[in-house]
Amino acid sequence: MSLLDIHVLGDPILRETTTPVAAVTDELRRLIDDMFETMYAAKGIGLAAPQVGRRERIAVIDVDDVPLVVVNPDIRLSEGKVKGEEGCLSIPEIYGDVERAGRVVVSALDRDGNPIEVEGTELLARCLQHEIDHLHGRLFLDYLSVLKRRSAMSKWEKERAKYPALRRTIDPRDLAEQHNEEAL
Ligand code: K1U
Ligand code: ZN
Repeated sequence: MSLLDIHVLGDPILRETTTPVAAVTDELRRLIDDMFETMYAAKGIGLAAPQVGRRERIAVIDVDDVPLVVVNPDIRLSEGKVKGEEGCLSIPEIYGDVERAGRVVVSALDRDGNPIEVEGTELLARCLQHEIDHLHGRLFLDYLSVLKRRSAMSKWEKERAKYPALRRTIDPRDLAEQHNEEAL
């Protein structure tokens, strides 16, 4: 498995829509494994393909130690409205409150190409919506008020200087540290 670079805000791929996956091949299963490894090393709870420079409609999620792959996800039902704080691995150090549905039901394919239905509430519902947004070129910043967005963008202009190539390289020692912490 390999750690992938995470593309950060400013890279046009984060604003593109993705292409539905026709078949889950071994090559895509390797991409999924690499996405999980990258998400864990970056200490995230989700990661979508455009964040690692890919245009396939795929996202990985792990909320409460339950790994979940969604290929071609589609929100079938959403209900309730809950405000909560979000961050994004592609916009490090920037956070904002976003109103999202409190419960969603999502249809998708799993890593073997079998149809699945996932019900999410609380953080899982939020994460599913955040990742599915990535697959349509949307970012949590898009939901902020004009003033909050402006403030987030001015903070980001300073942070962005750390990523001149618009790529974030994840330190593999972060993954080793997490494994050591879990072993203690
Ligand atoms: O897609 C991403 O950028 C990953 C993002 C997903 C996400 C975070 C918060 C709410 C909804 C979706 C992250 O994982 S950023 C890391 C983070 O903010 C976080 C980590 C652990 C628990 C809660 C939030
Ligand atoms: Zn994100």
